[in-house]
Amino acid sequence: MKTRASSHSSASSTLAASPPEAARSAPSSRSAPPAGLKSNDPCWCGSGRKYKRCHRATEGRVLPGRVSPMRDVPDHIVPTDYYRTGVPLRRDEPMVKSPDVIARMRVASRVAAEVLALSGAAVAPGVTTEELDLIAHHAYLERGAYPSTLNYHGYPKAICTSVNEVICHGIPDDRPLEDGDIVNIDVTAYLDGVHGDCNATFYVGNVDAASRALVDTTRECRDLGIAAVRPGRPISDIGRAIETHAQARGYGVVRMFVGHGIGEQFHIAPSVPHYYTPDAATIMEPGMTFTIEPMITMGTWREKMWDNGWTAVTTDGQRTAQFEHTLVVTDEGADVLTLEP
Ligand code: EYL
Ligand code: CO
Ligand code: CO
Repeated sequence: MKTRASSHSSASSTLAASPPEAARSAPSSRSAPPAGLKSNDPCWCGSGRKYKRCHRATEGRVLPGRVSPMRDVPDHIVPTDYYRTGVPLRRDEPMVKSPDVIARMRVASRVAAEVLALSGAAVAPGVTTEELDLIAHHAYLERGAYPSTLNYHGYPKAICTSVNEVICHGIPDDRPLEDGDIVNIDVTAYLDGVHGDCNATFYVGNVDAASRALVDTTRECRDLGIAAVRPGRPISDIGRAIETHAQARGYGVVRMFVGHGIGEQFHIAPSVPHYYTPDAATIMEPGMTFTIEPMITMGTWREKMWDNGWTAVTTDGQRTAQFEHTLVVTDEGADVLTLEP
């Protein structure tokens, strides 16, 4: 895998032929940026490259670590249809589920919530995200569940772990969590033929007040989205409620990733945007099951992908948080399925 650090050092040697006068004089003795350095200023390191093309790419950023090989699951666990191939088979599935499917989803969703709580309890400075994955992997198996993300389109782990500016789909690796980080853990359990999907953002040691406010608001956004669920109303009500609250606090709402229908398959209709769009015109009906999983940002809502092809980060490097539940629409509103007993 090509890292940012390697691409940037090779590029800087090709550009060294004509650095700006100020930067060529001598390599800097600094090891940290001066306050107020702008994106287009020469980098503080003396490379002669623009700061944004040089050290800003890594300073204070989460870097991809080493990912261990995919784990397998024992024979007594019933896997998904994509366990061997990585390719989910597309089957017709109604948005409104039978009582039998909903009953089974209650169990899978409760298992997901338990695995999430167990993994979250292990979050601490010095713990690697790979260690969180190992804890989760065994917690699924102990409950008879298959980790839905495992080999889903080739995804290699049992959970997603998304730190600081990572929006979602962070892959557990050997990076130790640092005091002051925030980390989202996303858990999906497949049990008795159905999925349950939830996530939460956890504090690593002492977290600054601005990040705690982001995390609190993101949970509120998720819960306001759930409160907007009502049969007879369009799905767009959910995004409107979420976006209104986020914008009132000055935060951004990620647009690239949305909530989704869920049941016998991991991702199906309907799509549930976390911002207002009239395109989300599906009318909610009792028995529909879907997730609400807003990703809220301290700055821009724009994302870019890491070279690993899975992991999305904010383009400005500012922090982002997420909370997710799976729910069923009822006659009155929503019944949240991903709760612990
Ligand atoms: C795997 C597949 C690209 C997840 C969710 C894991 C990641 C990147 C292709 C949605 C889509 C979780 O609903 C989800 N989380 O709540 N892909 C997902 N992957 C993956
Ligand atoms: Co999820
Ligand atoms: Co989801």
